Amino acid sequence: MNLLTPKMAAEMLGISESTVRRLCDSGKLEFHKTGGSHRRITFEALRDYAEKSNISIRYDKTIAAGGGGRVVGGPIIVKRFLQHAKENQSVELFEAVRDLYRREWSIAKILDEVVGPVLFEIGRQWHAQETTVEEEHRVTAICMQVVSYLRFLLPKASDKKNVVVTGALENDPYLIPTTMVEVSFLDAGYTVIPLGANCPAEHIATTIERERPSLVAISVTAHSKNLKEQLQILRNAMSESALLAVGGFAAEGPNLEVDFYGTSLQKLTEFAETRL
Ligand code: B12
Repeated sequence: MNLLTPKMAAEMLGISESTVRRLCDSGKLEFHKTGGSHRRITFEALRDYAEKSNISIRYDKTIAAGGGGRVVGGPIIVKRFLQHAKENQSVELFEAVRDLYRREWSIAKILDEVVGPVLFEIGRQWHAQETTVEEEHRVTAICMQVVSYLRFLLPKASDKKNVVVTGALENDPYLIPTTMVEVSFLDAGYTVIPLGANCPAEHIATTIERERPSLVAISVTAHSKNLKEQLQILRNAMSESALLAVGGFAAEGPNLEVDFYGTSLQKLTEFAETRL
């Protein structure tokens, strides 16, 4: 359960912190007391109060709201982000991710913990017929905009010499995951050569031979029948010391002979940090 501090609740309701405390003490806003006797409010209680009082919750404030530097994490952020995206409120989302970034969330963390789960959830809803294809497309388009927006928050110059090549193989149309990998590596200071989605292994191999990357990161979101063979084409083009990383929704990890396999962008950039 995500508990909000009075400060967070105040930001979400657009009222002062002392008013929130008063509402708690008068029984109008349900709250819990922590071991240290601090007031904590559940999101559900806050929503009930907002509904009764006809106040709209300012979700954008909460996505980034920190109580003593803490950020409300997990399902609440994802739920709100998804709601904003469904309501076509991309500007609020840009502001929210910018605030998280300013609070020193790495881009990998924002993508792993917010944007990735939002895409996962909208995919689930679509599959379970809880949402329309139109809404799924809209949320996906907005997520792509958010990822592009994060790209432009980054400083221009990179401080590391290592080159990373990113991409998704032929017949894998998914552009967002590979762009997420690209932006995470840029944020970590690498020079990135992005090849985007649906890129035949032979073309990735040509880029590898020309650019001599230290790491090649392949995203696999659509199932591929001959993934191993395609990865071998890349391996053959890579220098002995270069690392091959594979990840994404449909990558069958344990059977792949790669240097790194996973679904976490944070772990991927940490791996690069320790090995390069
Ligand atoms: C958007 C979307 C589409 C769009 C893509 C548009 C585009 N240009 O990108 C379009 C419309 C093309 C599409 C089509 C289809 N889709 Co679709 N789609 C999605 C959706 C909603 C989001 C995909 C996405 O971008 N995910 C983004 C990232 C977050 O996913 P990810 O791969 O896990 O990546 C994360 C990590 O793994 C990591 N990561 C990524 N790369 C790497 C690399 C390395 C090295 C590492 C370490 C980590 C890492 O970073 C990300 C951060 O969290 C997903 C839902 C979902 N669960 O993802 C369905 C989903 C993938 N689609 C699905 C389906 C069924 C289809 C279709 C078959 C539908 C149809 N009947 O036509 C087609 C097939 C397309 C094809 N040729 O394969 C299913 C797949 C089911 C399965 N078991 O394979 C999903 C899961 C939806 C669902 N729940 O059923 N889709």
